[in-house]
Amino acid sequence: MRRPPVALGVAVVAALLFPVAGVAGNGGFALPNLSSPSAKGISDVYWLILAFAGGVFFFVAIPLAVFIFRFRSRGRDRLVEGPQIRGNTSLELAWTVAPVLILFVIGGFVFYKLPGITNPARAGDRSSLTVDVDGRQFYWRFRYPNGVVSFDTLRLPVDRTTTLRITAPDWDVAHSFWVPELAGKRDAIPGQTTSMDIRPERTGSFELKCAEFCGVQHAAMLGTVQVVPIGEFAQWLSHEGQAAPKTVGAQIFAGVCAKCHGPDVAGEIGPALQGNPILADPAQVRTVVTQGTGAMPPVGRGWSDRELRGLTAFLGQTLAKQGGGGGG
Ligand code: HEC
Ligand SMILES: [Cu+2]
Repeated sequence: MRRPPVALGVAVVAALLFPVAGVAGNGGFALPNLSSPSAKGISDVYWLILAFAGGVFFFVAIPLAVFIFRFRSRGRDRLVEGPQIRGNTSLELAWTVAPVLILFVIGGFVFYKLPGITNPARAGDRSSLTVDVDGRQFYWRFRYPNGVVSFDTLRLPVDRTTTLRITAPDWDVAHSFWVPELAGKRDAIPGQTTSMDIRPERTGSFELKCAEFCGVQHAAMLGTVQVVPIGEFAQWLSHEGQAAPKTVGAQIFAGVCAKCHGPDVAGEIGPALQGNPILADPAQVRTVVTQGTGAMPPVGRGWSDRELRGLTAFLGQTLAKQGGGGGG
């Protein structure tokens, strides 16, 4: 009556080939577009571990499939017992020693690679820049040495080492700073500061995400790292220092308020703000934003006067007006 082999065999072979096809076609298995020494080091470690994991998988899965087929019952009575085997010294030694060796190789390789991952600076290359990174519900706030602040977009010079000092305020929750193409993850822990060096090797735009589930709008906590030539970076930094308050406010609104107040999510998380009389009164906006209200967290606590002035200027000129203006 039993005829499992053909269908079962095809299924087993397909299952075994699936990961191979995935790796070959980069079906989400390989790390994206590596653009820094740290990311390359992480990728090397990843491939080594994947190779061992793949080897172990096949080492278990192939004999399993073969045994299921070879030692199937073939219509024998269910109560017939197979041969009773007890102990096999060399086999037992092998399955103890082999995993120890594998772990030893992986551990050794990780420690060999670690310095290049955590300290990507080249010899003689000082850290040229320090940026303070603040993880908040639900935005990233970047502060540059000259006082420039940006929201959700971090600008970095190419081929320089930048030190990121990553933290979250102690009234906020934990977030995790992650730019897969440039570096590993680093937690933004409330009340603590951790630091990470990044050294991008090519210009371009790289995805930044929060890798720690941090609340209702966690999925909107996305950003970009824009890597630009050093000259362009310096120019941007000094230009941004002179930006008009309204421009700063527009960026704050898009990066912070819009995540809860819409337009696309208006009503779901926070009320639509268009025409709300509070927006016309800078003092009230400051209170709401720095202290929170009801279900709204104090998203702007700790912001500088320049940021708060920018926000109120922007709101006063756009959303405060009933009907018109809008967005900006
Ligand atoms: C994390 C989500 C979230 C963010 C971010 C957020 N808000 Fe709110 N906001 C809310 C919620 C929720 C309410 C309703 C509070 C309640 O009454 O429980 C609210 C209420 C308000 C109100 C009061 C409305 C009223 O009529 O009482 C104002 C004004 C406001 N937000 C402005 C802002 C501004 C400006 C920003 C950006 C700096 C912002 N909010 C960012 C969630 C948010
Ligand atoms: Cu987050």
